[in-house]
Amino acid sequence: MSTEETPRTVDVAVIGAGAAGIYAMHKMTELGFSAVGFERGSSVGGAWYWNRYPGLYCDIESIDYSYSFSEELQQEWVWKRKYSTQPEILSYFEWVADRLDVRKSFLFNTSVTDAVWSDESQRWRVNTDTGVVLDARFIIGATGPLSTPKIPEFEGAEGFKGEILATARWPREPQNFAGKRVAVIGTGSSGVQVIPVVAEQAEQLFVLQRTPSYAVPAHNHLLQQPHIDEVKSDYRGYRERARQTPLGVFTGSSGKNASEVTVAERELEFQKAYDYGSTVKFGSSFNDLLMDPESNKAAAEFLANKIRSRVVDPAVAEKLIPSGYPILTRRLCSENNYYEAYNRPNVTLVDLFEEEIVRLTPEGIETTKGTYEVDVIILATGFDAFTGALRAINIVGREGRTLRGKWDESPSTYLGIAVSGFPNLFTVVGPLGGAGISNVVLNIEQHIEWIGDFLTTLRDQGATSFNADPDAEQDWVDKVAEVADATLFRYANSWYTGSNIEGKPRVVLQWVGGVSEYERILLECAKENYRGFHIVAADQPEFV
Ligand code: NA7
Repeated sequence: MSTEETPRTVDVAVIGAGAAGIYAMHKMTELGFSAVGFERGSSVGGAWYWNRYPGLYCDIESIDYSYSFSEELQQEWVWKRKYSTQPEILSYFEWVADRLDVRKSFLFNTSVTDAVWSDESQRWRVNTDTGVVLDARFIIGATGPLSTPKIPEFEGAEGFKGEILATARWPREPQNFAGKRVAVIGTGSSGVQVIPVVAEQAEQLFVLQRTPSYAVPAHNHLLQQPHIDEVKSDYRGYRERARQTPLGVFTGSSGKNASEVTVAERELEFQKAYDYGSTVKFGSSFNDLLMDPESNKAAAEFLANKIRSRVVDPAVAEKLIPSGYPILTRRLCSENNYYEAYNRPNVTLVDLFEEEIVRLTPEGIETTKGTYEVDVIILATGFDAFTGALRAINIVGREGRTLRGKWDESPSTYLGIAVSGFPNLFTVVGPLGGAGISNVVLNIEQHIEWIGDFLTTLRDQGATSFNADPDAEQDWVDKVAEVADATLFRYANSWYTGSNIEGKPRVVLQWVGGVSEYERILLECAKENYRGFHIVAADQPEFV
């Protein structure tokens, strides 16, 4: 690889070797573009490389949470469980990377620090923390929507005598909590998954909960061969049906509104999804759960009653029942004996609405009510979603404008995939795109396939760059907001709206109009000669 004096020149720089980066690299190679990738981890896998905490599994079924672009790959790989655990998913992405032979195109243990656009050369200069420099025509930002952990800075943390672990940066060595006093801070998806496992091992576990989550049991199990055979006999058809659904997962839902059916019918649908064990099925059981406040309340009440029936101490149950936000506007969690953990004598729920964390002391966590003495603190405190990873890179676009500065005002993109003023940069599953609530592997495929077609078109036209039109971008920002405003999403404080990060502008950060509609919009843009993009040909160096 080149040094700073002699940057290597390529068509495409791919940032990240997670699910998006692996496919991006394969696609670029397949289409004949030269590409180099950068990955800060030592191997592929992205989120599944970094998040290794015990209890982690994907809340989308394995059969769905996997690439569909290659019939060969999807026929060859055999999923063991309905929901795959982190080691299985990581093995899958490692296997795909090997099968597609993309590892050789990535530089691992390498973080991109800067990327600077030149109008003159119509190229990006990409700098890394290892000194490697790349001169790239295009950048594919495959940095992941949930890859920058939010690690709260508690006063006194440096004096804490025990160990602080973060679910999103879990050590590679197995951790054993036997005989230890542990605190978990955070009760989103990560907390809900790690808590029951730690509860079984630790001498004592304190769960410090601020906002409780709604959760549906996983009822995870080994997949039966007849089911695998049935899916594989027409995997393409299965994927096609998934692509036509709002969340990118076919659930066979009722297709009705909860407001239109009897109470008994409603309860039956909720119960079916609960017994099956799927957050996607539960969330899709009726069409209006995110539109109609009454239907939403019915779904919330159904799960609240489940919590009451599973948690022995009624006072603890009430604290675990969310209030103050509509169900599904924060991620519905998938759980495995989560509520039963609170029936154990060694588990204490600390309600951070009744007492606040003041600081860490050498012995543990001091709150406004006292001190919890612990040996280990596990932070399951979430992510700076969608914008965090690209914001962390000093990306300098036209006229010296930084992406960080632009997104600090408001996270805007054109179609979730490009940013006006930052030519030749793609933001895979970026802000205001179709990822977040839906099947992200499918969202990634939509983006990478669209990018592949776009780059091929540009090459065919002899074009050197594209830039999203600022008005087209603003129209998209408005459209995303308009669609979101018709739902209950705006009431949520979470990573969906950026409000989990202090100072981050509060907007619904994803397209919530459904996977199929999103694909239609992307394809329509392409069909209309990439409407909303200014394309510059080689003999026309200035932007029109
Ligand atoms: P989430 O869903 O953002 O959850 C983070 C949790 O941590 C949430 O309960 C937060 O409460 C809590 N939190 C965050 N900061 C603090 C501080 N300073 N003090 C106390 N509690 C805090 O992140 P996850 O990792 O669980 O899940 C993210 C996604 O990854 C998930 O949705 C899946 O798609 C995969 P708050 O909400 O701020 O009151």
